[in-house]
Amino acid sequence: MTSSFHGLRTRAAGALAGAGAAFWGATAWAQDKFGQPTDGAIDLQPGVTPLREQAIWFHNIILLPIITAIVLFVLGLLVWVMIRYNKRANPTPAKWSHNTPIEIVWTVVPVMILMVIAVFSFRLLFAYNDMPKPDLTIKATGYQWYWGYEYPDQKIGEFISNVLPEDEAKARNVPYKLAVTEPLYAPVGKVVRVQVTGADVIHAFAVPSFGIITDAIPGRLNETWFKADRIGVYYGNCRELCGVDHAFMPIEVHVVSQADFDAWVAKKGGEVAGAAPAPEAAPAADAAGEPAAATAPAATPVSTTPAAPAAATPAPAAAPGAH
Ligand SMILES: [Cu+2]
Repeated sequence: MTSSFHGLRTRAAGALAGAGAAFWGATAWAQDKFGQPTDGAIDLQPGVTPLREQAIWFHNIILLPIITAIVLFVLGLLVWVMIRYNKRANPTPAKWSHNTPIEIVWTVVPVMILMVIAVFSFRLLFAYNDMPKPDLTIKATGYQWYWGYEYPDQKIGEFISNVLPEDEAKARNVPYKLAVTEPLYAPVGKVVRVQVTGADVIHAFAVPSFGIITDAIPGRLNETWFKADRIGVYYGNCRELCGVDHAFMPIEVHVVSQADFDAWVAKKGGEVAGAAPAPEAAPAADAAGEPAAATAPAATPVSTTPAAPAAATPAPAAAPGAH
């Protein structure tokens, strides 16, 4: 179902773009990007988690038709009144002012509409709330103005994730203000619990294609979760106005295979779950065409010798450079 919305959405975007432009071929049929915004597209970013798909379904199948029907109905009433009951068409207006059946109808019908919305709305809310047993936990802490991440299960201490500078983003062909110096990694198809807190002011952890947004509040530990069904890179932002560099604390999540995730954990000096601490990390073999070699030096200021055992590479708590 998502894919059909998806098609509809790109077609609508294409139609709009095409109407505006003289040349159809050049602009129409923009292909939606996963995990980041698409130029010229409308509607919601496509999702890669069950929650996001349910949220999109709720929006497209429940809310949008109801909203559209109400708008058209009210517009129709207005037009009817303007044409049929204006001074010229109806010179002597009726004198009555109450109509009990109509008053009952315009009270009961909206209540029923709200009840229909509530049923689906609560179902979605419960789905968000009912986290399955998590396979791993990530702790995300919002700072002014960067994120700190921690993998307690893997014994990876907090590391800092800054916005990737513009020239570097350009050089790597990744989106500026979405790409970061130290992305999050998560295994595909696994339930990931994200614990979210703030260290100074309120931030919010949001990744649209996962359908999650959770406030990062100092002194409080909030929780959300995702289960990404698709390998890829997904971007998000801080979603609470938190100061001058609010727009410069993006979130980048790499959803990878379990093997790639284990390799990343080993590279970060963590413990791979269910196995003895990895004796030899093979981080260079990062699948999905990830420029691992290009990411590693920027992320870890100290270049590790290839022969060094993983345990000798502590999680680099890189200083937040720009702050
Ligand atoms: Cu923030």
